[in-house]
Amino acid sequence: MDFNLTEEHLMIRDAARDFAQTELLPGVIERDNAQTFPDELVRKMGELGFMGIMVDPKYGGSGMDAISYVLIMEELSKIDASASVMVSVNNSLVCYGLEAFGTEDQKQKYLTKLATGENIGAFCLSEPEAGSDATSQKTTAIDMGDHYVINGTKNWITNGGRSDVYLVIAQTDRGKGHRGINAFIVEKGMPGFDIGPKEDKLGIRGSDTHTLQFNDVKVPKENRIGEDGFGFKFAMKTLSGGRIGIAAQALGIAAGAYELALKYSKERKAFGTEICNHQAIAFKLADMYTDIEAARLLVMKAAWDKDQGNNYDMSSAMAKLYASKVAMEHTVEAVQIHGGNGFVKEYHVERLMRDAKITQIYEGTSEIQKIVISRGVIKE
Ligand code: COS
Repeated sequence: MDFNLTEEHLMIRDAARDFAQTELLPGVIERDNAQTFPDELVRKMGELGFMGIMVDPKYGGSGMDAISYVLIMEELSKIDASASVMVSVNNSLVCYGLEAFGTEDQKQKYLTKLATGENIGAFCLSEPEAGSDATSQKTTAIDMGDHYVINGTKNWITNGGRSDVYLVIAQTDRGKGHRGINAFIVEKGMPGFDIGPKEDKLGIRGSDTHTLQFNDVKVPKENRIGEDGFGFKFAMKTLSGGRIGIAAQALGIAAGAYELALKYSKERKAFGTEICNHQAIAFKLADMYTDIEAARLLVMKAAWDKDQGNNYDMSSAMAKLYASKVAMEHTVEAVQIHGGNGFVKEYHVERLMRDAKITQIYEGTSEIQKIVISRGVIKE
């Protein structure tokens, strides 16, 4: 067993750290306030290879491993979790889904542009009445022979307004339950496909979250992913990898808040000394450091499982469950260490605290992760 990162991994981590410091940090507060994220920054992330990290270079990707992916996600998330969720969705839900399960034609047509960041992708599973209970899809895709007709509503879709390519999960044959669900590639601009207003959110406010409407959207049959009825398994397999990305995001949010709290505690004085010298603060720092390191090991283990070709359903669920809990608890502590300043936007920790919450909700709530883990341990 070797806990050291390779030279290449260290270089990738440093490149992501440098980009986050020089490009993401300036303006992160303004973007959070205005709920925007400029195309220019997405383009720069594409140039650095961050939009198709694990994609084979023959499809325009960077050909890196999952360890590199989580290192990049952690560094981006320390500074701007709105940027990192765009990266996560594009990489592990959209690019991975197409590369692992798409046809060669689908890869040539869609993946090549998504992997370079020329195009952006969205993953559309959640509905007003189907979030955790993902088999209860109300969106329908009726088989018309050479095409499908999609009708329905999708909610809380990351990259919802700015994407070019949407992977849409829909029910084709309700009588078959989850085996009647399919996944489709829908392009922006297809007639009947409408993008609703942007959601006004608690956190990750720079990310672009929308409701989507499908009214008799005609999608060619060649845009179905996999065999008829593969859609639910497609979603589950893809989300397992997505959960590694969100776990790494949660880890980055926690680590970012910790680094700010440590620095602040070494500068701020109270009762004649820096506040880190008070045991009340020092013990908080000790708990934060320990829990973040434990979360990092779980995140790395899940990424390593993926790289080794092992099943990672449980390791990704454990990483996400734990890292998101650590992110929530310790961003609150980081605000506490900052005292009154922690409540003020310019100190960044209140944004990290708001951003942390979603990591316990999206790509499977903490309760869903416990279902996955408990089913896994009972089966073992
Ligand atoms: N990989 C491959 N197949 C999987 C799978 C996985 N990780 N998880 C489940 N499946 C398969 C099962 O094997 C089963 O197929 P068979 O009947 O052929 O054996 C099928 O999918 C249905 O599985 P299951 O019966 O376990 O479905 P449930 O309705 O009990 O739901 C959970 C399982 C709760 C785990 C699932 O619905 C889930 O993950 N929900 C959360 C979805 C989510 O993350 N939503 C957020 C939206 S994205 S922001």
